[in-house]
Amino acid sequence: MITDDLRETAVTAKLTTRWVGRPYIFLKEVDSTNAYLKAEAVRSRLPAGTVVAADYQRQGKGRLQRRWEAPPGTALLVSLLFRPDWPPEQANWLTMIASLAMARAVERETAVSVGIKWPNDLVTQIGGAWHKIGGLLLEGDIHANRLRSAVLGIGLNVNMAPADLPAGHLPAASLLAVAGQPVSRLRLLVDFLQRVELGVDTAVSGQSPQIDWQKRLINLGQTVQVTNARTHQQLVGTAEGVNTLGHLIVRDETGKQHTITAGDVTLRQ
Ligand code: BT5
Repeated sequence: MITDDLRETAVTAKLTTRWVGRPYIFLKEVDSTNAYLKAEAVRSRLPAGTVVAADYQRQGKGRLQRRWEAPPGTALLVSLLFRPDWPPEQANWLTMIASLAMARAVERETAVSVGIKWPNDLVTQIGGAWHKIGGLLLEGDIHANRLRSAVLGIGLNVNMAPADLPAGHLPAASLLAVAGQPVSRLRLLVDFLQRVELGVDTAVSGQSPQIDWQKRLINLGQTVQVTNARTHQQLVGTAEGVNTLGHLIVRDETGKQHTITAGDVTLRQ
């Protein structure tokens, strides 16, 4: 039996976290969980750890003004509020922690293996080709050179029928399409939130998620083409690893190393 209910009572009954998901807010429909949480974080002075989940987003956001699409009730569409007093460049750690947490939650609940495509895609391999099953969007509020607050949004294709999958530059897939059977959004969400709490608590002590994150990156050793979305400048090279901040190290044809920050960059293989 699939328990696929994301209402407050269902989630809080299962959650054993200290601060992540406290409070937990569920919305049937919203423009974007990130937009909602950013506005409410200020208006209602919500605490770090607040989580918003929705069954449907009218205007789900990707990076760089792109859209995130999912039919009602088929996906995890979740945003989390953090208030880490970190240097701004450490904001990446939140994306790294959350993508690792979701990859592990999916692998615990299903037989689907999850990779991470730098900097923010959750992917799985079908017939030798990488398919996108999820994506993350981090929006930080920087003040006096500190990360005052950050909203981390994550979308995961759980029970989307193959016909409902959007077309993108990476083909899309859902856990249902890969595993062949429906998956409980509730169990995934609860496991994910518990892993995020553990990850952030570890990071607060100063430890980067670099090592575990790098192990899941599908880009390493691959030839990548990096395009700066603002300047349209391109760089082709081999992805060699990430540094402690999650920046991608790329070596070009002349042997020169470049450190790529996620900001305005798109990556093709
Ligand atoms: C992302 O952007 O992958 C970040 C997606 C974040 C979505 C979550 S949902 C909860 C929270 N609230 C929000 O409003 N957003 C966050 P990006 O790397 O820019 O990828 C966007 C591209 O992925 C689109 O241009 C499409 O090509 C493709 N795409 C859209 N919906 C998809 C889906 N459901 N599955 C796979 N690919 C999708």
